[in-house]
Amino acid sequence: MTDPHAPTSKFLSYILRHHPESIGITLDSQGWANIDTLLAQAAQHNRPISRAQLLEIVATNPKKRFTLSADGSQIRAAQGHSTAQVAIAHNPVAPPNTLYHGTATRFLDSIRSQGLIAGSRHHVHLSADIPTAQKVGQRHGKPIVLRINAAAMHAAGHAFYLSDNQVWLTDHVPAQYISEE
Ligand code: HQG
Repeated sequence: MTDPHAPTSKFLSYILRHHPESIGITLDSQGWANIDTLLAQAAQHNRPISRAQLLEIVATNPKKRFTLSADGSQIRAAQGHSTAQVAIAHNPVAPPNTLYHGTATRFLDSIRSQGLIAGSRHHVHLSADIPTAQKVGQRHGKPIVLRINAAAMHAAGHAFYLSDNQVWLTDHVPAQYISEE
């Protein structure tokens, strides 16, 4: 079923991950935007969003893409940022032994030579299970799921982080830790 909030949710991702300046707001280094300011500036830029709709999106977004601050005055995207305003200080966490990365077959040659790189995002995104990775890969074309030896990477000193919405993040996955599922 289509999510009726999808267009507004996409707009919020655009603002809170990539281009806060497009409606004249700034994010702090942890990605937080003041909700009053965000709603006022969105309205000024002909994208009115009610507070009720924003709160409903936070609560019902299928991937829990947005997080509210403890006092409810601020909102941030859980992951996926590209804006240089944000560098979320995630706590490093020990990963499960195996993580997965869904991608498209057309990227394989490049991934085999360079490993997984973050590209425009701040991190490489990894999934805890194969079905999730499959869905991520489908967004790009003919999907393939790669198996990541996270235990060996962690033992070699690579840091892993878990976003607010349980996406595993790391800076780079060298090719030697990747196998085809
Ligand atoms: C690929 C969605 C060539 C990588 C999802 C991917 C996720 C390479 C693409 C989140 C490469 C980047 C992130 C290399 C990596 N050569 N291609 N060396 N290294 N790639 O969308 O991981 O809906 O930036 O395999 O559910 O697909 O945004 O990353 O195919 O959690 O909330 O480069 O985005 O969540 O694509 O997805 P993306 P992703 P949201």
